[in-house]
Amino acid sequence: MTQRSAFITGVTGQDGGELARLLLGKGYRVHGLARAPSRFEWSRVEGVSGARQNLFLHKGDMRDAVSIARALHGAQPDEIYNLAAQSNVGLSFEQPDETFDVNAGGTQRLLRATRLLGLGDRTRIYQASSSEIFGPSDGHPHTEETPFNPCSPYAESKVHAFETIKHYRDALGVFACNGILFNHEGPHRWKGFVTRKISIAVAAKHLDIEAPLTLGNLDACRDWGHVRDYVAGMWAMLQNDVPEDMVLATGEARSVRSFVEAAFAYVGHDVVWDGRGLDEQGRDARSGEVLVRINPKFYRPVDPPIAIGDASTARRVLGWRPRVTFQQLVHEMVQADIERLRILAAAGEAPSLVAAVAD
Ligand code: NDP
Ligand code: GDR
Repeated sequence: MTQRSAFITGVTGQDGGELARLLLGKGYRVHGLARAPSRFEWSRVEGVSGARQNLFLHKGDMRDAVSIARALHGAQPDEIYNLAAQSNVGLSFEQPDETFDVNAGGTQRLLRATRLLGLGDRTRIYQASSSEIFGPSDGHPHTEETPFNPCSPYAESKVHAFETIKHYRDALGVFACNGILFNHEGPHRWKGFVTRKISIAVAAKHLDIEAPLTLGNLDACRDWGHVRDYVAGMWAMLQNDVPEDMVLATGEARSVRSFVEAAFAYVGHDVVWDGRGLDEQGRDARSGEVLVRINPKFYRPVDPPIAIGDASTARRVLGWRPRVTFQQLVHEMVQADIERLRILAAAGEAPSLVAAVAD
């Protein structure tokens, strides 16, 4: 049997590394597009047999059509996973043009290149869409039928990319689908996302490293799953008989506040809350020490109060369901940061990781 081949944009990101690991484990040849291939962490695919021989990194940028086409031409993939994005919702309010150019423009460039290279007939395409396209829509949980109501430049860019995929599927007959994924996290989550900020700060507290935790909207509720389950769902969507847009979610939403409580509980601290609004603080129930403060800079101009998804289509059609529980996710993330910080602290480098969460 010939070896299957996949092309992943955004291979240096959280999902890209996890997906590369999954596909290499299935025997694929994997081609990754990266702005800086040297930034790929090979530890993400450690222990997978043949990873070094079967993973190829191509330098390219989603804002540059030629670099995408060159990499695609070299890869000749059976499957494309378009994961590259300016994925930070908060930052998209400050950098809307770059966000649109990478997320919406980049998707168009990728699809045009696929067609120009004559890959449209044989290559299946997965697009990383997002629950953010629903915005603060009424009616929960969100399904594939929920109307879009984007409320950030990031969400707008993802709606545009969603429509591009639909156009290539419906008008041009390409096997292309949108995975509408709700938040998924893990130990390789970028440090600016709220779950990782929390896991780093909690790990630091556990190791007596100075790391104040300052957050924004504690009451935002998100449907948090584990990245491992979600990349399995991406792959399953491209093995389906027909291209179909699908929601992947756990069906349970929890607040940022609950994430903080679960993370501190893992290292033996009960958090109690006092004060209101910007003056609210989370304290250690026993010692009274302040563990969490609020900083208005982490609030967004608009923030959907809750995101919760219904993945029954994926369950029915693909047999997909999330396996990792919320508690397991929180514990895995905190434990991973404890182990990382121990190593960094021994080398005198812990402050660099801890400082990163304050940005
Ligand atoms: P990350 O932010 O961890 O990764 C984003 C990737 O995109 C990085 O590899 C980054 O490369 C790359 N990238 C950014 N700009 C460019 C560019 N101009 N050219 C080429 N590559 C670029 O995101 P995730 O892995 O968490 O998410 C993957 C995708 O899924 C994204 O599209 C995101 O919007 C979407 N998504 C994620 C969800 C989640 O909860 N994780 C939920 C729903 C959707 P570099 O290393 O150079 O910065
Ligand atoms: P999100 O993830 O915007 O959902 O986007 P993020 O972790 O940034 O925010 C989740 C919620 O937490 C609130 N929040 C904070 N967020 C950050 N980053 N920092 C804080 O200090 C803080 N305090 C409270 C936010 O306001 C928000 O309500 C992620 C990304 O992966 C997107 O690319 C993806 O599309 C969506 O998930 C689904």
